[in-house]
Amino acid sequence: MGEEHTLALSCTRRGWLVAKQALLVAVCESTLRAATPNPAPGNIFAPASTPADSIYHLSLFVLAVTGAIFVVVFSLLVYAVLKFRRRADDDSSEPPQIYGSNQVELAWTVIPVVIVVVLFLAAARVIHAIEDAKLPPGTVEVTAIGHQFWWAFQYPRQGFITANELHVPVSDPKNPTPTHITLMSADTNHSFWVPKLAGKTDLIPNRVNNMWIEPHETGVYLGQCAQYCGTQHAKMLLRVIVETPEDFEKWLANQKRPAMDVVSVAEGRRVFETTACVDCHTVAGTNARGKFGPDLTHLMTRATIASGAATNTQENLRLWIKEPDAIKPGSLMPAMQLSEQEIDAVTAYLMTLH
Ligand code: HEC
Ligand SMILES: [Cu+2]
Repeated sequence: MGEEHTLALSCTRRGWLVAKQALLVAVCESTLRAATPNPAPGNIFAPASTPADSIYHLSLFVLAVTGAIFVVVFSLLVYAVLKFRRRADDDSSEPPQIYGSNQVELAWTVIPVVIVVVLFLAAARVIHAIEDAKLPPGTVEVTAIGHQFWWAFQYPRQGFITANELHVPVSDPKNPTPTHITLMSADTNHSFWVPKLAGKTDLIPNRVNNMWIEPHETGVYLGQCAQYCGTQHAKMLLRVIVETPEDFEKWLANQKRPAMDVVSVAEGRRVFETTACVDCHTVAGTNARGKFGPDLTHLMTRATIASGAATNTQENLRLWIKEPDAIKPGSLMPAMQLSEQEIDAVTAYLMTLH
């Protein structure tokens, strides 16, 4: 990923400058290692994409206006409470009773109305700018389909489908390459939310929604299904991998290829192809054409399995096949009751799907 490359570059440069201080190089290396498994968390106050940026600036404006109202109202309240508190020398007579004042009532009607109108117009402007944006010809098209409890990402122009980890190119303002996402659902309501990239948009059965992102920096952006969709809603995570155009093209080229056929794992492939796995999963180039679960053609290009619920290691894959509920209780993949040897073989087969 680009970010790591630049980090690596500045690390080596700094390392050379103080060539004798091997220590520094070691420190640099550990920073680099730490940077890899620690992707940018979902922070709405650190936007890295055009729609998220507009929303962030609007939220600062709304916060400033409502913050000013809070300060004025609270100051007046504190002033009134202190100034007109009960004192020892109070006589018990009633204060003068006043009814009505046109000026005051006009002021506290008109000023709030003006504030609400200003907030409305500011929000309407941002909504219009995002919803009705004209996307340039270089726009990448992706269709995201929400499933209980994972994401399918279809690249209609390239003709392949992947799962859970969305790859998009970084957008250069001089030659913008935003990504347009068509949102659909296979079952119930979901919501696509990657806070650093854009606002939330729901995925609703029998309805097509749209959104777009335009990331300015490479990196991994985390998100989450933001609409309760069932038991494992909390483990329906999103990872958006924003790459340099070159890395993105390489990734596309690999995803378009059918699955690798490695002779040494023929036994695992046989088990996979003769078990119900093929009714739910697709592995391009084999008889597995199921659509109920994630496409596994390039499973090993993903860093996580089960929609971010576990890292994609041999150990976790094995555990997942043996007992999906151990990782994601209530997930819609059944434990297939394979023997230990069959599980080992299938795991070895899946590990070759790069
Ligand atoms: C009834 C349909 C069904 C069958 C049969 C099935 N799976 Fe799955 N599988 C799923 C679903 C659904 C998911 C997604 C679960 C989730 O993330 O919530 C999944 C997820 C996976 C994943 C993780 C993929 C990813 O990228 O997250 C792997 C690996 C996997 N299955 C392998 C297998 C193997 C191997 C078999 C056969 C032994 C098998 N599956 C049988 C439905 C099925
Ligand atoms: Cu969901």
